[in-house]
This record gives sequence, C-alpha cells and structure tokens, in this order.
Amino acid sequence: MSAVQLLQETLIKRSQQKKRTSPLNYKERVFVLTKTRLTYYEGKPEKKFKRGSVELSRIKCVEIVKNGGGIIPCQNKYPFQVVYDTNTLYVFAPSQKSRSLWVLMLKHEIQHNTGVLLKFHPQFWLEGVWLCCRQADKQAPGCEEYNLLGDISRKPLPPIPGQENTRRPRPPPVPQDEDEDDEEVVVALYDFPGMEPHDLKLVRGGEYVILEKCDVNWFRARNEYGEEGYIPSNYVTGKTSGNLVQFEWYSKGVNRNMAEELLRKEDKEGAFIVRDSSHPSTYTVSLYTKAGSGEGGPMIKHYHIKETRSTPRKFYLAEKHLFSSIPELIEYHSHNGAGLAARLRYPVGKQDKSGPSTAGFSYEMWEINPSELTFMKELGSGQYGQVRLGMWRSRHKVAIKAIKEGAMYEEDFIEEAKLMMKLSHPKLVQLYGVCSQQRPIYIVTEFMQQGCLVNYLRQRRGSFSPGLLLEMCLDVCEGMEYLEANNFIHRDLAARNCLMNDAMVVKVSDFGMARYVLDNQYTSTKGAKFPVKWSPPEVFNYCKFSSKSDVWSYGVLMWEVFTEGQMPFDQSLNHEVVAMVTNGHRLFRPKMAPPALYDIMQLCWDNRPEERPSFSQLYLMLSDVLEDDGISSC
Ligand code: 4IP
Ligand code: ZN
Repeated sequence: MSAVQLLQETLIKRSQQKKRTSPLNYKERVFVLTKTRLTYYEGKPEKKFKRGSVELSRIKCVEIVKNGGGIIPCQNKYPFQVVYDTNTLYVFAPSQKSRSLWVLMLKHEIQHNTGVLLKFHPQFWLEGVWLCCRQADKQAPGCEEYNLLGDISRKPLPPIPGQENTRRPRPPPVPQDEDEDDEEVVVALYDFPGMEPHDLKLVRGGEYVILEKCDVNWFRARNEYGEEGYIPSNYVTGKTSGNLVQFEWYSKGVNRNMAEELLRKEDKEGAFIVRDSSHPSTYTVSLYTKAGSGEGGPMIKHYHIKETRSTPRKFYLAEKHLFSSIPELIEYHSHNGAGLAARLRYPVGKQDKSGPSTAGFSYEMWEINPSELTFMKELGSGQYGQVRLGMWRSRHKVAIKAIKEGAMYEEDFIEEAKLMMKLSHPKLVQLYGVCSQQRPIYIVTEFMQQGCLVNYLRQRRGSFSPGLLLEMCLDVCEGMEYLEANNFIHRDLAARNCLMNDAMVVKVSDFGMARYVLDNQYTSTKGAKFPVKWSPPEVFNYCKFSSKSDVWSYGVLMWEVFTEGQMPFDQSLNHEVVAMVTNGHRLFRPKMAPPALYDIMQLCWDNRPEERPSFSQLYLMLSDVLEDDGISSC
C-alpha cells in the first residue's frame, strides 16, 4: 500500500555524518513527505532509489537554520533542519517559499510528538562545533528556546504591539530575508521592570536594539548603555515612521465607546484621541467640544481620516487640506480647526500606562516559587478547586488556582503548561506559571477583576446595548482566532469560561484544560457535567473535537451574550438537547440580536463541521455587522 504523499520536491541534503569518518557532502535528493515518514531518494521523481528515511514519530525538532551570513556550499540557499534520535538532517530548499512549506508541513505532522525539544540549535553543526553557541559536543543541549508553534523564518513584527484591547488593523508580518543583518530598533511602549537578572529593564519611550528574537514572546535586546537582556516582545514597537503607536495622541485598541468615555472624563475643550476605526486599516479622530453645543451640553464628534485614491496617497479630514502623513495632518489641525468643531488641542491617551500581560514573568520561566506568592481573598471555586487573588513578589496581582487532590491529571498538565504559557494574546487569560513541586499544585494566571462573563451579564441585565454585547463577542472571537491559528483547541468554550477585566476587555480562559479533568461526570459525554448544550453533534456523538467544534460552542456563547446570560436550552435536560439538536432544532434568536447576527450564529451551528466558518471569517463577519447595522460604530 503506498502512503499518500503530502509533499515531494528535489532538494539538497547534507550528509548526516553519522560516523566520525563520514564525508561532508551535499547531494541532490528527491524528498517525499507522507503522514509517517520523510524519505529521500536518488534519481528523478519518476525513477528513484531510496537512500534514507526518517520516521516522523522520532522527530524532535523541525526549524529553519539561521546562517548568520555564512556561505552555503550548494546552490540551494534556504536550509532547514530535522532533528531526530541523535541526528540532525540538514536540507536545503531552493526558495524561501519551498522551505516554509516543508517546515510548516513537517511541524504540523510532528505537533503531537512526545519528544519535541524545548531548546534547539538555530545554526549549523560544522567542523566540530555548534556555530550558534560554540559548544563542541554534538549532543550538547540546545541554546535557544524551540517554539514549534512559532515561525522564526518570517521574523514577524512584535505580534500585537503591546496593547490591551488591540483590535484590527493588525500589521501583517513583514517577510524579510533572514540573512539581512541590519539592526532593528524598537521603542518601548511601557515600562518593564525586569523580573530576573537575565531580563533587561525597559523605560517607556526608550529605544532598544533587538539582538535576537528568541520566540514570538521574548526578545533579547540591548539598551543605550550596552546592557543586554530579555524583554517581552509585546512591550515594544518597531521604530518606523508609519507607526502611530509612538505618538501620544494615538490610542490603539480604543473603540468609539471607550474614546467617548475617556474624553468625557478629561472634559477639556478640544480634547481628542486618534483611534482605530471600525473599518480595517483606517483611523478616526474623536474630538470633544463644548463650543456651540447649546443646551445639549458638550458633544463628541468622530471624524474619519480619509485617504485620496490617487497616488501618492494623501490623508485628510477636510477635503481642502491634504497631507502626506497622519502626523502631519494632526499637527496642522492642532493649530487650525479648518472645518472641525474645534482644533485638536489636548491629546488624550489611555489612562492605563501599565503594560499588558507577558508570556510568563520572564523568558523561560514557568516554575514559580510558591514563597513568592501571597494569598488574598477567595475569588471563587471551579472544577479544580479554589481560586484566590494573590500577589507575586508583592507587586503583581495574579489569580492562583490550588488544584484539589484527585481533580486533575497533574503530570500531563504540567508538561503542557510550558506550551500553554507561550500562548500569549491580549484576548486570552495569560498563564504565568505553575508551582509544581508541591501539593496542591498551583496554577498562576492573569487576574481579571470583573470575574466570569456569564455572571457579569446576569448581574447587569437590561443595561447593555447590542453594540456593547457585540464588542464582547468580538473580543472572544479574537482570542479564539489566535488559538485556531496555533492549532489549539479550547474544548470548553462558553461564557462561564471567559473573564472580564476592569478595562471591560473579555478574555478567553481555561483553554485546553478540559483534557486534564479527572471527573467522569465532566469528561464523559453522558456525564451530568458535560457541556452538551455547547457541543456539536460530532462531539456529543464521537468526542471529535476541533477548531470547528469550538466554532459551534462560540455560536452558543454569542447566544449567551445576547440573552444577557441565559442558560441555553434552559427547559431541557442534556439527553433531550442531544435529541433536539440531532433533529435540527436550534436555539432561538435572542431579542437583542439583529437578524444578521443570528444568521452568523446559525452558520456556527451547521451539522457539518467543515461548513462552519473559521474564527477569522467570523471576525470579519461580525465586524461587518458592527458597521452595517450601525449598532454602535461611527
Ligand atoms: C554519503 O557520502 C552520502 O552523503 C549519504 O547520503 C550519507 O548518508 C552518508 O553519510 C555519506 O557518507 P558518499 O555518497 O560520499 O558515500 P545519501 O544517503 O543521501 O546518499 P545519510 O543519509 O546518513 O546522510 P553517513 O553518515 O550515513 O555515512
Ligand atoms: Zn547552539
């Protein structure tokens, strides 16, 4: 039986030099990837002879090789490595695209391997040393964190430049040639005190040179005094002229409602904010004025920054005054009203200048010393036991879950926690680390002041506008889009598993945790605690979880939000819900949900998982509703 070929291409390989006497040479080979093996052949695709093969289950790392400007002695210039057993196979692809494809496919196939490395060598083993760290033992442990989910070949910009509540437009990752060695300079958006001696302190507004992108969450950087250390990538932003984040008047992630609130609080004539518009990649100026407002009191105007269609493109608020950049436009209108209700006098920033969560407290730090935790009030209790508010090193508020004995597959979870910590996004409740050397073990996460979303909704019934409810759904959608992009399945998405903070940002929590629950009532689809009402047929019938089963749950979550926290299928027992859903019955349209929104919910509840939209499609559809129905936007 011939296995399905996932990829086939003629590439060049370096001899693996398994024996000390093996020659170092580079040979053209036809590489074939199947679900189980990576095999290379001599000859042509039509007539080939097997030379060697690697079983995918033995692979511990697949990654591009950074070459640091060195010479590559064959015609293919894009190397990647496949580490398995005690060997490293270096393969050279003819183009960046080809390499990305091989690396991506291989990574995808090995993602569930047990022996995946935590650290690897980013450069070649050559003439008896690792070029990256100069270690002279071929089996020496890796010198750089290995991130199977990351993609070091694309050198993305800091993914979301450091803001809570970040919404589109997102800068697309900039593909760069990795051999380009010019220095990248960034500006700090927030102070970062540095938690460990190997960290580098950041001062808001300061400039830093990036030395190394260790993974998507942590960089090594140098300050103006030549000091070096690790910094969180979401605390800095690229220092380029088109980047508005460096300006005081620009507030990323502030929406119309938040802008109005901030301006009212400031209560100054000519107070203004430049923010992302609900139309992707465009900006809006929100302006506060008391002038000419008559009996209506002060008013807030929202002006789209428009762009001309012709090139070079120009920006304008009033058609008569065109500028080649947004900063120039702001500068001009700060002196001249020129048709605006007032001139732009006082830039108003977000009040909260403290930074967002980092992926762990420091680079490579997942074990937290319990003596550095202090316990405060009880926040509630969940599936695993008590959750308490606490402080880490007397400075950082955290939530601490003490895991009840016998409630969790602890060993498995601790292993997975290292990976979960790398999942870092403004719309995910950040896992900071674990105390695993004691019983009960503690799980330390970001603290969310307002608690769980479903209670929040229930306690404030009648006070929400549809626009606000949609904003909550969009937050969750963004978090889920990130999980989906990282091939991470939540398995228990519901409003009870989302939390809200003081900035009214909703974040997804407890992702993937369902796998570690030791409780039949919860894990068996027949169990009383199994979330049947949030589950699609393929889950309650065959336990088939996927990002698409998360999408179904997301539809139910939208329904929960738009009913302000009602229980889905309130009158029915689990087994009745199974029968109803199987027969095509679905949740009704909540009164607060416009028909266009209910249509989207129903797309999530398609029987066929492959027909359901992805989270990134959902995000676009929901943003459209926000704009088209004018439920809250400008
Ligand atoms: C061979 O050199 C080839 O490069 C082999 O590659 C390589 O095997 C051998 O390395 C190396 O000695 P010669 O052709 O000069 O004999 P291929 O199998 O593609 O022909 P691997 O597959 O192991 O890289 P050693 O380490 O197996 O000897
Ligand atoms: Zn190394």
